[in-house]
Amino acid sequence: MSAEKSTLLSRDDVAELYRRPLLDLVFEAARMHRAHHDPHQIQCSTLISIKTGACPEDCSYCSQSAHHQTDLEREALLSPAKVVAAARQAQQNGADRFCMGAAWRNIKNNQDFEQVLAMVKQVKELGLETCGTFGMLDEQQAKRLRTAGLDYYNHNLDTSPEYYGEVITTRTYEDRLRTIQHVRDAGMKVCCGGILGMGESEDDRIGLLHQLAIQNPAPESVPINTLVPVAGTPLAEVPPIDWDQVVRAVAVARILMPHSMVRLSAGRAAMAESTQALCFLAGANSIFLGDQLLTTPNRKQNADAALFQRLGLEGIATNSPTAVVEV
Ligand code: SAM
Ligand code: DTB
Ligand code: SF4
Repeated sequence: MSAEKSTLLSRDDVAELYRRPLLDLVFEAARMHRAHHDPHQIQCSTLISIKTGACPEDCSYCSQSAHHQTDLEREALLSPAKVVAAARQAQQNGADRFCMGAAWRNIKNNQDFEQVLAMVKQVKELGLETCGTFGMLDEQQAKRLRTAGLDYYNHNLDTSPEYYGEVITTRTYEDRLRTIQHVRDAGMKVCCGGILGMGESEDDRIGLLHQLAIQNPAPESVPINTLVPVAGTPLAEVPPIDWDQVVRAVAVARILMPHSMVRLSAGRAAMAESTQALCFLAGANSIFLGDQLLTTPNRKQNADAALFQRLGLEGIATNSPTAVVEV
């Protein structure tokens, strides 16, 4: 289904797909994946938290919200030099995209923003793709980021419109959609996805996938996160989501957004390798690489290199001398 057609897509269409027998769904998604992508290639991004904690938003899943008592150490905005050094290291380890995240509600037109623009420019000059996630932004700020060399902007819808208010009260779904439009208008690529396993219903997961797929054009990059439970947050005790739900979400994303990169994002450290393998079969073709996400641990890089080798996937194992040595 093309991006044009997907604007006609109803939520019931998505539900029908989502609830198909699992193996039929995976088979269809794998077919779609192989028609549009090289199924052996996995794109690898690395994350860095450039400003950590003390966030005014109340996202119930997040370690960085000032509304929750977590063990996280706050950290002020990092210097461009520090960020560039980390980017260089990520590049040596096989990442081709470097994503910088800040615990801000929105970008402000101050010295911090100038510093972010400088680091984006310098990371881009290393030859890496750049991605940023700095909270809400306006039209002008989006343009300035684009001019500085930002390729992608990550701004997630997280869940269905109906469940959103259960998870976050300090901003609205419409706020999120407005920022995504500014990103698009400035000529940046959109990275937009959500989180599974926050206590939402299957219908909420369907609602999220519907909202992602009706964007026109579809987001170029679709991160499917599963909740990383963080002690001290309201969602710390939510039971882990069933593995088949993750596979279904990946498969539906792949079928509805055939040209997008579908990223199996946060939560892989707690996910069985067999589940990850099914997700790659169903069309996931991107991961976060490296021992750390923003504030929580990721799967160890040498474990990923071994998994790639086992599954015959390429990305880190072939591009990265470091990763090959570690296998
Ligand atoms: N503050 C910015 C924002 O919210 O857009 C950028 C950083 S924020 C940490 C980026 C995304 O990470 C969130 O939108 C959310 O989808 C995801 N995320 C945050 N904490 C998570 C967790 N504990 N488990 C899974 N995903 C999480
Ligand atoms: C996204 O969808 N996942 C990444 C990225 N966008 C910025 C963030 C995951 C964060 C996981 C929790 C943490 O490490 O703080
Ligand atoms: Fe702040 Fe982003 Fe965490 Fe929400 S997800 S509390 S906006 S850092």
